Amino acid sequence: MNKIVLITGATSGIGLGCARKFAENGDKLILTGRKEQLLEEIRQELIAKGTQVLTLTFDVRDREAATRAIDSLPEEWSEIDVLVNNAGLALGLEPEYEGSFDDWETMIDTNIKGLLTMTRLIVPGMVARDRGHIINIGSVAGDAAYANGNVYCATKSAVKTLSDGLRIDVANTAVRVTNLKPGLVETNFSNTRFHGDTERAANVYKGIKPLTGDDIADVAVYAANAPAHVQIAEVLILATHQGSGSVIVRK
Ligand code: NDP
Ligand code: 8X3
Repeated sequence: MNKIVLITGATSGIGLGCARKFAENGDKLILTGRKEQLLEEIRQELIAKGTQVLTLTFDVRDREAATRAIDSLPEEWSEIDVLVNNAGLALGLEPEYEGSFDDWETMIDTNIKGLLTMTRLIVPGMVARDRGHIINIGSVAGDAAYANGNVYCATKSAVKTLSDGLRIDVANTAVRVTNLKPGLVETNFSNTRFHGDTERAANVYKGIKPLTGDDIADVAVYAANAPAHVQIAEVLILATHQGSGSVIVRK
């Protein structure tokens, strides 16, 4: 059955990979992000391939804008089957006692509160329909802290805990919850983390073949299409030469 899939942060990296892979799977897409023009270009790319796409432009940190956007959905788009809570970021890589207050606030507001806002807005409909799937993009960083990762790691730990909590809270329904925990994925992530220092960002992926957004999207599509009685609760996805959040073997 064609599903309606809403993806946050669909303009880049893992979110864009999910948009393309769910489109290939024959699903209808609600793509959300902050960059209206980019969303429109992606919409055009996908409708040219026969996918039905609707875009919504808002910042997940802005609860009122998110509410307005979801409330504005036409009737035929309102029954969301899959929510991919992907929008997120890391800012900075320094000791906890030297971190930036502003960076901390942005990460917490986006990775935790933004994810919660989308969950709060969309999951009640899933529960009422007794159908749906929430796919949260957590991280290996949520399993254990790594050097200088402190607040980012904590936000992804929160994503794990919130995924676990939600899974318990909807266990009396057919709604499923998946926490995907990628390791090193080459996207715009490190450019953002290092505030546009592209050389430092490129070094993160030197000497190792990293994952791509498509690799993570493949797992998301698999989880969303598992038989109804199968709940893929959590998946850790690492590059082959990555042993853990902090062990990366470069050749
Ligand atoms: P990208 O920077 O390539 O993509 C992030 C996406 O999130 C962009 O579309 C970005 O939009 C969007 N976004 C960021 N902040 C907001 C916001 N406030 N409101 C709406 N959209 C927002 O990075 P990734 O694809 O790598 O990151 C996607 C997710 O994957 C994140 O949650 C990240 O923590 C997680 N992750 C990434 C890993 C990696 O190694 N890359 C590994 C593990 C997890 P905009 O361009 O407007 O900023
Ligand atoms: C993103 C991957 O290892 O840089 O969550 O934290 S990592």
